[in-house]
Amino acid sequence: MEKIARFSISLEIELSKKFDLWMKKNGYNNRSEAIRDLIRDRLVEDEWKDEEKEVVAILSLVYNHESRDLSEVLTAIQHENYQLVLTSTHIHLDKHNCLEVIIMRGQAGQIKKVANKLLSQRRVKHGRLVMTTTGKNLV
Ligand code: NI
Repeated sequence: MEKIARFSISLEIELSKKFDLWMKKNGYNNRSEAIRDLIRDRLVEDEWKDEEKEVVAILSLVYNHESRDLSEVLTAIQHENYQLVLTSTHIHLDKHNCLEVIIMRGQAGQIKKVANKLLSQRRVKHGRLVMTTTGKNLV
């Protein structure tokens, strides 16, 4: 079993109220778990600041498949970086719109470069990079 460190923190009343409100809004009913998640979130953010750190990412792209060459370009970029791409899923949202979800694992710097290349393609309507972690360095 993990050893537990206990410490108390001092907060201004206003900040403490805001924290309780934030917890409620985000489904926490336990301060310790809320604080643990905030700490983990910051640690993962730090992992991404190190270009060489191994990280995991989920990239979503919404685009119109009728846009000239776009599907081919998006596929070509993924082939060029096949070492990073773990999997991708394509969903036809309606007659025109597609959602592509690409899961990647590799060095943070490389993933950011590939993600930006995909996101910045003309006619990609919306995209988002979820920057997460392999979980190896977190408890
Ligand atoms: Ni489609």
